[in-house]
Amino acid sequence: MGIERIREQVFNEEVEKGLTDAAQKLYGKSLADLDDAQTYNCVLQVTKGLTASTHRISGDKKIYYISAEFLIGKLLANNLINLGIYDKVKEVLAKYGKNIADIEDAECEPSLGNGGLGRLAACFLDSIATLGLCGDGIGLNYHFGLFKQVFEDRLQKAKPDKWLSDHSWLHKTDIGFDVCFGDRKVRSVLYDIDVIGYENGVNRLHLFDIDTVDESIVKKGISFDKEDIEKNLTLFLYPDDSDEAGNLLRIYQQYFMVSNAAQLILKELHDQQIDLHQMYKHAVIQINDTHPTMVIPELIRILTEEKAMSMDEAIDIVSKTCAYTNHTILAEALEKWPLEYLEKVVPQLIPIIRELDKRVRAKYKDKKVQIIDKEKRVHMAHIDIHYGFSVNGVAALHTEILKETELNCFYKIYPEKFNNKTNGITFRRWLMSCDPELATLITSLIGGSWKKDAGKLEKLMDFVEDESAVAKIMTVKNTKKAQLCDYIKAREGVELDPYSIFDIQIKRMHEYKRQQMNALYIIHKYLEIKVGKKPTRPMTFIFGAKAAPAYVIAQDVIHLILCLQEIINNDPDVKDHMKVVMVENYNVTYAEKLIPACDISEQISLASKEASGTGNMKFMLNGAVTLGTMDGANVEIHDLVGDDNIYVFGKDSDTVIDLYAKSAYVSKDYYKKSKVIKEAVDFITDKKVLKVGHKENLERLQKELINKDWFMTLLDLEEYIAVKDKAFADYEKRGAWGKKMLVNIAKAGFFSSDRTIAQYNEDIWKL
Ligand code: 26Q
Repeated sequence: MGIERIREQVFNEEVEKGLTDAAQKLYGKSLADLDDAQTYNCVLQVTKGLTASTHRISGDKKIYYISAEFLIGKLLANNLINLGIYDKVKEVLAKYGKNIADIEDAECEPSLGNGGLGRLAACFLDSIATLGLCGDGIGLNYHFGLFKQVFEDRLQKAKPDKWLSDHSWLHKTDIGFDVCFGDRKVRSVLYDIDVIGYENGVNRLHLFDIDTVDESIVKKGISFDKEDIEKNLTLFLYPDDSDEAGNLLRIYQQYFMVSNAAQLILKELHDQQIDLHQMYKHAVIQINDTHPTMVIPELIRILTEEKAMSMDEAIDIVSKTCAYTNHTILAEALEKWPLEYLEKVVPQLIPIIRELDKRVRAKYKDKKVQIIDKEKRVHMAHIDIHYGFSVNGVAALHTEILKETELNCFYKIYPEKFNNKTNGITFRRWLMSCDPELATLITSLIGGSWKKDAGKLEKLMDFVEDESAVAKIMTVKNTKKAQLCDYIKAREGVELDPYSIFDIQIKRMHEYKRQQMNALYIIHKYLEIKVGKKPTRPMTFIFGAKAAPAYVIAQDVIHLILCLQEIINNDPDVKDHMKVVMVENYNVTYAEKLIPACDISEQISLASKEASGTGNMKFMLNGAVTLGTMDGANVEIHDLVGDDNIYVFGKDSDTVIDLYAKSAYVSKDYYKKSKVIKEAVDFITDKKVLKVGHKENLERLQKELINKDWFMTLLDLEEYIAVKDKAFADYEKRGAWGKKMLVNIAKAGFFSSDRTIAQYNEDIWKL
């Protein structure tokens, strides 16, 4: 027996013994007699033990990634893969009659994020550890993450999602800090989650909490007393950026996060006996959007008030330590806190913020770059740009728009601070874990080097003319579609046809992402079928999206889609030609099932509005072909795959920016001018729809589209229909379509978050 084989056997025995011991210790039973949830708890315990014996990543300089959101998803499969023991654990479990997939299902998903920004933070932690860089995440331990979405009467209802249980990946530490607010003082407790690099060491995700949080204060839905800070501070993740009442609480949360972060960082520097004047040589802080911006004045406050530093020195050192990432150009999403709110919650920061503002005013006349504006609102991004050393956008186009328009006045002052870091995704979760069939096929074709060097996927291009390789990729897709059909049947009760084309749009519900445009296409197709124009192959339209509870129009779009689902799936003339399903409670776990099964990836935001998108990258990596606008990272996808392997439509960002500048878009003109548009929009309040839906929601949405349509749905609708029809027709040229799939996978290497993180390190962090 070879040494490798012996080692493997020893390891299997070790895992087996660990699991059987845990079964005895936790439940007094043998492993074979445990249910899935109990088995999960045993695997969790054994995995945590193995992680504890994996080396901690260390280094002379450390990156602290502060973020209000870490949308980490379930961790079991990911951790087993990164520890290199997934197959072994699977084997041992099988021996005891367990299917590892069922055990994975038993884990609760921690939904500690809203969407892209939170998921990006999670992918980044994976890549930081995988590259062996010393770096920790810092955030909050929300007791209820993002709300759980349920559909009642074809409307979204929000319910609390209790993900925390006695058995979880959290380790309670004995670290805690005092955090002072204007009206009270609280004591924090730190919980850690190990972040395991792929075949590398371990970093940590630090999540702060307080002991006094009271889950029982949650009343109907997700409502609770917003004033009772001791009881609600880390109770919920904020589901929206449009809820007025929660703004103060959001500031409490943000300050709680950054005060703890600042104290933790200073403690770690102190433990290493580092002179704080040298702080920037040993620590770098990445500020994930403006949510953690108060870390800048907070650090300056501590250095000047408690560490006897001069204001000049403190500002200089903090500015050399902090770097800012911008994730949006939507003006309404840029945080501007009324000074009065900050005075109430964090009066100790006010003198610092005023001082920072004073220095800006002394230097620059342009009112647009001030920190405190004339309405006494504090522009958080302005603090980051003046008092950080780096400002980055998240895709090439986004960074250009920041430089040329949104942040142009800052770019003129600090051109050297601006840089682009196109987003990425971890291939461990978004290929190896969610589509092991495809990962295995790729490895059989080009070897396994792509797992550590994603650029190697390009070697797949050697197979572009190889019909049998292309056929195998298409076979994997069919397998994943069949698996998804089973999953959706079990969860949603909707029967899908795996032979149909799967067209998928999954992302937060927002007008700028234009799910409503997709819905109008579906109406258009429905009307065509009703007059006898049947598609060659059945079409399946899948949506997944949560809407911020206070975002009325987003709720209305969900309602429309659910009404269409009801009408179309039950119409005997239509149901064999098309199906619509909006899955309930779309989350990371659901994404992992949907993405590998997708044929056409919908990335149809109004050009200039989607900073990057990361779902677009996940779909491409799993062999879907993008149907998209020239927005965010779609532009880079197009550059990589070329015209033949993506479907592009719609007005470009220059045109759109110009239309806004001149207020020249009038949706009603488009509505009146085009028969196709008018018919589709009119159908929203057709008696068939009103029969299953609510008049109020449907009329409001229709009026919005005709009279306002701020995100220009009707502008691109006709071209969208034409290009989408073309994509559906091309799908029938099966061999050619298979090649498109292969090219997309082969060119996806650029979107590995390992590449993104290597660039952050090279240009910004310099670890
Ligand atoms: C702000 C103030 C008050 C309450 C909430 C918020 C808030 C919360 C979340 C503002 C923004 C967010 C999330 C933004 C986000 O997810 N942006 C996405 O970031 C991705 C990663 O860079 C990009 O790919 C997406 O294009 C971008 O929309």
